[in-house]
Amino acid sequence: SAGGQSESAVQSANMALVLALLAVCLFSNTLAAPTGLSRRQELQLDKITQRIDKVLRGTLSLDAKLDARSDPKKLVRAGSLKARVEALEGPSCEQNKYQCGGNDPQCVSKLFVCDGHRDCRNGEDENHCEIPVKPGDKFLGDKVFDNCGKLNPDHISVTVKSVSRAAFFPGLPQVTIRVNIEVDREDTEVSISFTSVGHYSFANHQMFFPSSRSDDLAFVAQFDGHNFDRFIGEAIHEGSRESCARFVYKRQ
Ligand SMILES: [Ca+2]
Repeated sequence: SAGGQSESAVQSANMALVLALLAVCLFSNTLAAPTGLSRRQELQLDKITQRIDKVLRGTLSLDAKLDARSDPKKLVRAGSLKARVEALEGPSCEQNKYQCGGNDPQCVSKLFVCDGHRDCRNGEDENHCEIPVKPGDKFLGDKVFDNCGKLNPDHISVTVKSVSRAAFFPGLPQVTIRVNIEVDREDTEVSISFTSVGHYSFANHQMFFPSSRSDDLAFVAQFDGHNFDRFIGEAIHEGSRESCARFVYKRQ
């Protein structure tokens, strides 16, 4: 049907955007140490960002595999969208740098985006610094695929419990979420909920929740940078770095 086709076009466009955003993240695997941080804080920050990078690398390789199985027409559309996104971003910056944009291209560390100091000459790094989530916000996820476990839920809900900005590093706010998974089928009736603590990256429009000690699944919530009422949520094995589930989440 026409509805189905446009839905799949939207999905493929969304996937291309996520791919493009992830590609941007991938060009950034080392970090310049931000000034004014103690050695301990630098190490702490390094650990977080290295972990994020490691997991994102796996997502991209999985997407490449998915691409290989997709139909060629979709790939062309995805490719052209990716190119358009890259063109919008202008001349690319070095590893883990943020492009200030405008007529005076400049690259600053992604860690300086929304840290409260003007680092871009045009001030662009401090222009869009509203955290897109606040306590009480609820997002409902619809399954795209889920091979993570036997549970195989159709929906997952995510509620934001708290958002806080560390004094030593306001550019990477801490976000706590409550995840609820309910399965009510003939064969299975389960209700699971757990709390996860992660970070929001202004430069990447992304929330990252590392895996807990009991499992190795990290959770990445990728906003497109324009519409903050939806994000693509992926569960990623930190060990193998492969994504095993993708849900599209919409704000309730
Ligand atoms: Ca700044």
